[in-house]
Amino acid sequence: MSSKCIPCWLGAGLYLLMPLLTSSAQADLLVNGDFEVDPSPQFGITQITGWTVYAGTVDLVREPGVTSGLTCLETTGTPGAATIGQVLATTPGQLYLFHGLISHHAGLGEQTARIDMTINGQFVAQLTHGGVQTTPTDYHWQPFDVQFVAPGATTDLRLQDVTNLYAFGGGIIDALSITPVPEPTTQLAAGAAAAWALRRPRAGHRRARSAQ
Ligand SMILES: [Ca+2]
Repeated sequence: MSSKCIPCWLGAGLYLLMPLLTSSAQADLLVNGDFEVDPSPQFGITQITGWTVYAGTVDLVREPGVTSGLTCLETTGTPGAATIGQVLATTPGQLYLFHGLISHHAGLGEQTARIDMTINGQFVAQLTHGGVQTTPTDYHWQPFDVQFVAPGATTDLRLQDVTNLYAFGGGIIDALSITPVPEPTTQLAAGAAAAWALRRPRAGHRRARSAQ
């Protein structure tokens, strides 16, 4: 291969890697993380597509303040603080990003709603929202990001509303997703492939010289 083909190799290498990197970045493990699948509104329910309600009840709420789709989920339903979750197929040792939006029920005033996140029974993080009065038209959504390492081939994610301030309202969540975080080794592999493509013609020249 002549040196004129170096850009071709580089372009081809990156082209082949891009689908892998892109699919990895976009693979959402959660089912119905945006809570748009079921009819809404529904109050005091214990069944949601994709999710298990282990305790309490939840409300599927459709109000003008919802910014991701049409429906969000109140994790303290009508009534009762809920624990919900999904069992995910994961790669052991893989780093994942749990992303979403959080708000709280207007009945709490400016008090803080709290939702505990656990993985396989182990506490990982507490999601909170407070310090502001929410309304049906302005939920004052706050994004959150929590990273965790998958402990095994299955990951039992649970979210438990522990606000305990108002029987009919606590945390509100929406636009949830869990995606693999590209590891530095993956990014290094892309760089190494590009470097390898650039160096390959010279390696061929070395072999040619050694054969002489
Ligand atoms: Ca939604």
